[in-house]
Amino acid sequence: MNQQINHSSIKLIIICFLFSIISANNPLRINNNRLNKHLSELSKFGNNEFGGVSRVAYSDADLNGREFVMKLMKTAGMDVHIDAGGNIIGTLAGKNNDLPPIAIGSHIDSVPEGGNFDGNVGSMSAIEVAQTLRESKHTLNHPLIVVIFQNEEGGLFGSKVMTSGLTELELELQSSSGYSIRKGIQRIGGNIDQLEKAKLKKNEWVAYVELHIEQGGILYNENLDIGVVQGIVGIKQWDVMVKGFANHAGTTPMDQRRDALYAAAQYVQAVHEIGKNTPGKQVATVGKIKSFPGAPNVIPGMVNASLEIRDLDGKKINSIYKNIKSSSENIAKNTGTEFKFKQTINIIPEPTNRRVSWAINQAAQDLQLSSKFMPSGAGHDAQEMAVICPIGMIFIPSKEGISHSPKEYSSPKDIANGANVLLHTVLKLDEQYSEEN
Ligand code: HGY
Ligand code: MN
Ligand code: MN
Repeated sequence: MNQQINHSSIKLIIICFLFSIISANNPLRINNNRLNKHLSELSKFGNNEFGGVSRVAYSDADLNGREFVMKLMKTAGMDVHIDAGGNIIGTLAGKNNDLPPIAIGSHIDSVPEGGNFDGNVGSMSAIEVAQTLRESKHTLNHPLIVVIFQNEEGGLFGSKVMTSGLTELELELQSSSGYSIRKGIQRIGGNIDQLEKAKLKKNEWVAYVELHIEQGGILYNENLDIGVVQGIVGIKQWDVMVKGFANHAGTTPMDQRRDALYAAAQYVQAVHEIGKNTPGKQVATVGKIKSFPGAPNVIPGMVNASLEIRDLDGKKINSIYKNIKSSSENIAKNTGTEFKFKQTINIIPEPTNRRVSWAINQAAQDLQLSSKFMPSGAGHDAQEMAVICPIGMIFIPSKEGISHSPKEYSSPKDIANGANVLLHTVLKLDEQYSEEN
């Protein structure tokens, strides 16, 4: 047995050594001007007066942005179709199309009043990689897939269709554009009755690699070019209802109120304090709150809020939730109100694949770029695709770590660096996995 292990590890070392030489001299580079031009053209769809974008999933801006992206994919020489789940899939043939494809991509939907780089950098760069390969007549052994996932921001719904599928509850959830997931998928050209057809089999792709802005400040503060993602946080979200008793704001004495907003204010404080004071790197956020009936002279009888908890460890998320829930029960007792939590989103934390990450890091080194292995505090479609195939993620710096904001910014140079690392990672994976097939 030992003999065998030595044999295959020596083989792997030789392969790695060989193609580190091949790609170190590989002169292939993306077209930086074209890439950054496509990014600024894409930013027009849903642009807002704050200099950012509100291209929320299923909106008209999203529909028009998708049309623009499909045109770019066709110009890059890809066959383009929309799968039953509403994801845009571009395919570039390889030398041997019986081989499973290598997949790259990201998303172009944004949060409300978001920035022009989250998802867009990975999507435009993936198309640029395909166009560069085709123009340079470099045909990979494997087919190449460029995927633009739908509604990443709402909860990785596009990638979920390809992996676990969507539950009835998920299909009924409302997106920020007002359409339910079900109606939204129809609106963007999916087919809600054939969702099963969009599911991928295990290892149907060789690997999925996503380039994305870091959305945090590590690379920017440490003046590094490339982040090689080691793991992606899990995310759980709940819909929270606080029930009190609406009454006259003038005639109800202060000690006889069941004020839902007063209770909710203490809940928000508890979420922040538990998230901040529990040892570890978890985060806990109340991003949404609405009080009813919402008149200045009526004591709020009802509040609808959100809860989101993230961590690289799923067990940590659950223990933070338990603490928040028990503190809400105390608040309810002291204010005569009632709290109800309904879980809406459950995204599993995922480690990336070591061999794919190795290829990413090697590509950065070949391109003389500084790099660092690091976690992702943001969720990504890649963590869904980890169910199907090995995944890897490439980060580039976000100026001052700002994201989900019109102030989100990555420089054209950093974007070009990221796209070149994506290109050379694809070349390495194509070599590496061809050796094995
Ligand atoms: O919310 C996130 O983590 C990602 O940007 N969708
Ligand atoms: Mn994103
Ligand atoms: Mn995002």
